[in-house]
Amino acid sequence: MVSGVCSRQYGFSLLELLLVLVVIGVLSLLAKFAFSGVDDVRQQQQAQAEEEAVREALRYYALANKRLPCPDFNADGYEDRNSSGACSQNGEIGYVPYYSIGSTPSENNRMTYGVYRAASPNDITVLEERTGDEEGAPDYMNLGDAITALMQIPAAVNSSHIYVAGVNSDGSSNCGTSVSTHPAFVLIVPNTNKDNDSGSGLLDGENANADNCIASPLQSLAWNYDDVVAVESPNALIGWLTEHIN
Ligand SMILES: [Ca+2]
Ligand SMILES: [Ca+2]
Ligand SMILES: [Ca+2]
Ligand SMILES: [Ca+2]
Repeated sequence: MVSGVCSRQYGFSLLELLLVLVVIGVLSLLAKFAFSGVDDVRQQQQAQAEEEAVREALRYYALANKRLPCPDFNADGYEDRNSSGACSQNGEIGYVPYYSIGSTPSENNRMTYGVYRAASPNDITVLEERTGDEEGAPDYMNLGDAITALMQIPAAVNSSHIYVAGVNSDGSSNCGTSVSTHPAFVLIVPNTNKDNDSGSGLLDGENANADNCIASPLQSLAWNYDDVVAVESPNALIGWLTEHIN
């Protein structure tokens, strides 16, 4: 009788032990996921802060130089221009030219910079007279000429220039022309290679392929996507420059 009670109690404690082990296992798994979620959010917030600093540096660069910098195509931190003052390559996407804009590269997480470059004479990366002023006139190659170039960026998307995707209801990016738009410039912090593909590096999703469509800044963080996109619209840049003239 007594030994029967004992063995029953012994059986219960084994079951309890198993239950406790299962609970500990579940809790530690939950803690692991919660912790990685917090890390992801912190990483996203840090990327956004870095992008805001670079966005501001690019605005002041445009204010001082009456043009936007060319992309840094060779990852040395400087914009790549030839001796005639044009970008050394035809592309619109490269790295942020950190040193050219008075900033410092984030070596392990180098930011992508895309700039909308219309054909001459409206290429915003070139300092050019666009409003018919004679050399020596007050408005010759001034900020008004930069703003004139920005105003030429069309609302309708042309896939031969960089454009920013819209976002689907499920949080994915949509490169369809009805929901996408041309930016003056875009910034992308790649963070990690979330989709674990080979070849395209740390950039994920729409940012990893070679076309001109950039992922929406509203695209959801997911198991296969952790890039952080910041978009400067032509109107936002025109507004900022207009406010800061003089
Ligand atoms: Ca360079
Ligand atoms: Ca002018
Ligand atoms: Ca990434
Ligand atoms: Ca793309």
